[in-house]
Amino acid sequence: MTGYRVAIVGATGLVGQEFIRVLEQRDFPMTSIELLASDRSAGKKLPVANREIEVKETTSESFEGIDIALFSAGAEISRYFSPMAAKSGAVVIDNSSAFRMVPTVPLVVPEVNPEDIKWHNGIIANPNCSTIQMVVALYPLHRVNPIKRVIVDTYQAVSGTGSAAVDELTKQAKQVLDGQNTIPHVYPHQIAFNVLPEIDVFLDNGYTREEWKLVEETRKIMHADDIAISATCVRVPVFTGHSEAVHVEFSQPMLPDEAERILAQAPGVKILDDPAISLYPQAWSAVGTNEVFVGRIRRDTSHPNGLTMWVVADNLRKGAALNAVQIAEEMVERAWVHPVEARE
Ligand code: NAP
Ligand code: 12T
Repeated sequence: MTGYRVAIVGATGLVGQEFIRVLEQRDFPMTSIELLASDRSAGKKLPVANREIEVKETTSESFEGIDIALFSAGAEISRYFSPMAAKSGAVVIDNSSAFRMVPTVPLVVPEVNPEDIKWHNGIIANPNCSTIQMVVALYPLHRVNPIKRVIVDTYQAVSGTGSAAVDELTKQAKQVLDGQNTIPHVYPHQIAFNVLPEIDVFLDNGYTREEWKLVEETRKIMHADDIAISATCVRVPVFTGHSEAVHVEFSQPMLPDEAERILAQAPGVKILDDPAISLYPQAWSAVGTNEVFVGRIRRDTSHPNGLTMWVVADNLRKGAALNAVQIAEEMVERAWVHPVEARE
């Protein structure tokens, strides 16, 4: 079997660690793996498939002989190293916001727009976590009955921000329960036992950048520039699992039964919807899973063509590492990536 030489940039981070788990679990065809991070982690050893692999500092030479480079070390690192990696022949799958809206870079969710992978120029962007889970649920419905407008409110876990935010919630929760004061570092305010309507920076239009990503990325992935979207992104004191209340206006009425029938067949979707037994998607039970869970499917009684649903996924898996590995798998399956020896 053909194998690929894979590099992970940000291998010591929350998403980097999830990359390793997902590659192992899915038995991705690898002949070697390079674990890259900052100079702070150089020399550290991390387990991959029962072997200890040494972490190396990311440098301009790190990508020689690499076929697939999975980046998750922040937008700045991606902006600096991804073009170098692509130039040395690797296909970059970038999990940061650096290139998502660049017109020459495909932005891909394999359940929605796998064909876009084909026109990459060395870099493929992985969308924002909140966007990914929303489009997996919306696209199958949109194909049947074009969507005109979406109002979405998110309930986002702290692991989306990285390991420092997970530590901050852990520490603050203990402090609050012990009656001590908390001092925020990662977020502008205390996140333990609190809810913050601010994710990423504020823009001049009053939205946050996280909210604006949902607007622009959804249109790009679904090839639907006309969909009107408004989002409020909210950080909640949950470790992992993003939840979303999604209110959709279709061109024609979309009855809940029909939506359920369509979503039951949709790739990557699992319906959990039985109010009688309080069955609906929950962040806690989505942790470690691959699906986008949909429930609370009901008519939006405020509009004749309205439908409302509750969408939950593991933000580190489908929202980040899994989606990126699925992009790599799609390239392998369709022979859109070739190992170094096979090039030229
Ligand atoms: P994290 O837990 O804070 O990890 C950050 C990683 O970046 C670590 O491996 C760190 O290495 C590495 N890093 C920092 N500075 C570096 C440098 N100068 N050179 C090379 N590596 C460096 O964060 P995370 O949750 O894994 O997320 C990382 C990034 O992924 C985020 O900034 C974001 O851009 C992206 N992300 C995207 C989504 C999405 O929506 N699809 C979701 C989550 C994250 P050290 O351990 O050596 O410091
Ligand atoms: N600020 O990849 O803090 O654009 O949860 C993902 C997650 C940016 C991104 C977060 C963020 C991204 C967060």
